[in-house]
Amino acid sequence: MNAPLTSLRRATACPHDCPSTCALEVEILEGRRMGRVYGAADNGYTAGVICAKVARYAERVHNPERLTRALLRTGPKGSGQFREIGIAEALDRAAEGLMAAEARHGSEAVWPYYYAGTMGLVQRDGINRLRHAKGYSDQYSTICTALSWAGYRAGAGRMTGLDPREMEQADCVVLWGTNAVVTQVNVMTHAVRARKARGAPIVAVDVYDNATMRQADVKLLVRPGTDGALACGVMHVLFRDGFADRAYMAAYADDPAGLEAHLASRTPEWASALCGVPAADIVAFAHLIGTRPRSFFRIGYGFARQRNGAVAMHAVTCLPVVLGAWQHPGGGALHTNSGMFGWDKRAIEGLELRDPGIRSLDQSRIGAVLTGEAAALRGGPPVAALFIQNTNPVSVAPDQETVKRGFAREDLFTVVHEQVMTDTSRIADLVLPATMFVEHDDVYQAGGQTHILLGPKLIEPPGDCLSNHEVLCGLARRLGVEHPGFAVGARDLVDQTLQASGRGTVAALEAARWLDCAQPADAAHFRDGFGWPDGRFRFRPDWAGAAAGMPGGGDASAMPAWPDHWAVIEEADAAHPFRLTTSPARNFLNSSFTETGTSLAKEERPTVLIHPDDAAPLGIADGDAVELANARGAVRLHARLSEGLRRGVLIAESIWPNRAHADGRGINTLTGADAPPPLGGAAFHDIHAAIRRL
Ligand SMILES: Nc1nc2c(c(=O)[nH]1)N[C@H]1C(S)=C(S)[C@@H](COP(=O)(O)OP(=O)(O)OC[C@H]3O[C@@H](n4cnc5c(=O)[nH]c(N)nc54)[C@H](O)[C@@H]3O)O[C@H]1N2
Ligand SMILES: Nc1nc2c(c(=O)[nH]1)N[C@H]1C(S)=C(S)[C@@H](COP(=O)(O)OP(=O)(O)OC[C@H]3O[C@@H](n4cnc5c(=O)[nH]c(N)nc54)[C@H](O)[C@@H]3O)O[C@H]1N2
Ligand code: SF4
Ligand SMILES: [Mo]
Repeated sequence: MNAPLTSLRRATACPHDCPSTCALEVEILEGRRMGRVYGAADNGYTAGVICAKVARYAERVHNPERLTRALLRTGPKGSGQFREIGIAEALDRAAEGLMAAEARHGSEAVWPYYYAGTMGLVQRDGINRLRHAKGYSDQYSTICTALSWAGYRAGAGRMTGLDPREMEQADCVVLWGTNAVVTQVNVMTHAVRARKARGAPIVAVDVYDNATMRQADVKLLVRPGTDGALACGVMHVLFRDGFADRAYMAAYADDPAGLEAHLASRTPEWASALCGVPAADIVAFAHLIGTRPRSFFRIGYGFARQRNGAVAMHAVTCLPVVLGAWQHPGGGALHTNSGMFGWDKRAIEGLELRDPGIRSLDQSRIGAVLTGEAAALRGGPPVAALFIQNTNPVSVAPDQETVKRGFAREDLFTVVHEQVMTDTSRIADLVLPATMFVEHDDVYQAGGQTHILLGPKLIEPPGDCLSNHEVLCGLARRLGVEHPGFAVGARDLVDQTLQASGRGTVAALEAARWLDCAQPADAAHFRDGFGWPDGRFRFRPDWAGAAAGMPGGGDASAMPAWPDHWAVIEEADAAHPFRLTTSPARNFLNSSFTETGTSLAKEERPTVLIHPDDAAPLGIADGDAVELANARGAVRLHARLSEGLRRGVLIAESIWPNRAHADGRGINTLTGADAPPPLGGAAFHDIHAAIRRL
């Protein structure tokens, strides 16, 4: 007979790249296996709710597909032919490869490349310590936040906003360009509280009738890339119909009179012609929020993944200022609170070793970098070695054909440290097996809420899996690099970082499970001023100033002086009659969970949504195999007919692995890697394309 199963509930945090950063309780079975995962009921933001894919996380941790041994390539690049080698030999070979690249072209020929596969500060950002210690090329991170943050900062001056728990005090909740039901489910907990307690309507602004819009009371279906127009049309009505809070603006904004004059021509009819929302609906929405100054704008990332995304984000952030919403409980906006934590990351990142003379390469332009485009290399040597943690660029980066060409270079040495076999690890020369979050220590900080949470090591990893920190320490030893951060364990780095940041100790955090760092209400509401020396919100942003000295981004001098529709999106044309967005899928998280059977089964297969009236003349029926194409390449998937989107728009939900598509080309084959002003970024939802039945 089997021994009785021991089960302990342990506190941790969700490590994924999701604004919710849920406080979790994980069942640990017999001290070594993960059981069910729950949301902590007593965490004020998580409130006992987590998404389905993380509730079944045991499927990911104890997945037979997981990488548990180091792999050395034996066949041609990308063939998937590898042989297992010992982990010590693998680290030796990794270090040798990096040293060989450095010997050929200098230290900048090595590019440590990472993103947010784990959001733990130690395991995510520690790679920068090795980078700075060695003088390797820097990374300018643009793939997710560059467009939206540039727009938010241009107005508010600081990357902070409301405490999301305040939503329950709102009279109206506006979910703008975020599919919250799918991408950050906890937003809905707090929005529904407002609806129940105060009768607050939930408004959704999106490009299709997604899971969030289906729960909304008011639906504004915009044409992709036109949110700036909608925001201006709404502000026009607020001024015109007496809903603008002139006293608030006089105290808190730079030039309300200038804004009003600028908006005079931005009528609802003007906006409607651009964004497709009927003028009457624009007026009705303006009156709805005009009579409810306690309006909470939960502003997402999606609508800013457009070439005019920074301008659109800024325009949307002007709304709560014109309304004077910020003055009231439950009124104002939240895009991210990541600017409020004030971390001291010297121990993790070795920032004192940073040489400002070292070039910084644009993460989103990895294709151009690897294929040797001179501007992308910023005049420096070619990249001859890549060391990758926490990201899957061969799947997720834009302009995929160029990315693949770069990775296929015979003179490029690529080490990928991964949990599973991804499109990127498949094309590597050397693959190192990585731990998952319950197998290493780390500390997490929320973007969409206010907590710091501890994620302690709860079980032993399988096989030869090493944490990111352990791999970095192993490489540092072999490369002869010294820094105190390489001499201590991850838990010590968490402790040092908490202490240096004035957030107590790791022991205290472990006992408390989380630390609520919510700002005082006056700061969260910018009652003590916006993040500029004069404390005034900028209706008239200084785009060129924001871009000065930054490595990425196009020409900011042509950007509009006021909130507006900026006509730089990739418009449809005769050869590419559709606008395509690549919105996230519920059961995947970026490229993660595409390896778990349940998520795969629920998402079924790569699919594109098309309006029946667009499909009919093209002879496309529900379920048909189709090809999407533009100048960057072509992608094969299956059509699904839907009346929940505008004519002329296509929606391809999710980033499937490239190999899930009929000819191995993933959705990012169609996306562009040009760097939009002011600071660069990837316009993942700003694509024109043609569609045909196969
Ligand atoms: N078409 C299209 N493309 C997009 C987007 C889109 O909307 N449409 N979204 C973009 C956005 S917003 C983002 S943020 C990017 C994200 O794209 P990615 O950075 O690829 O995102 P993830 O899937 O979160 O994580 C990548 C990998 O990190 C690995 N990982 C997780 N934890 C660890 C760890 O502790 N150690 C190591 N070594 N590896 C770990 C996971 O196994 C996973 O394969 O994709 C972008 N690409
Ligand atoms: N299940 C799941 N959760 C995730 C992710 C995932 O891939 N899957 N990704 C994670 C990551 S890294 C991030 S950054 C966040 C992002 O989460 P969000 O802030 O929600 O941003 P996006 O996921 O890019 O897109 C959100 C919505 O914007 C819509 N959209 C696209 N273009 C436009 C437009 O021009 N105007 C308007 N109004 N809407 C538009 C899309 O259709 C989509 O429904 O989610 C995180 N959470
Ligand atoms: S909602 Fe986001 S933070 Fe919460 S468990 Fe799911 S992926 Fe993690
Ligand atoms: Mo992201």
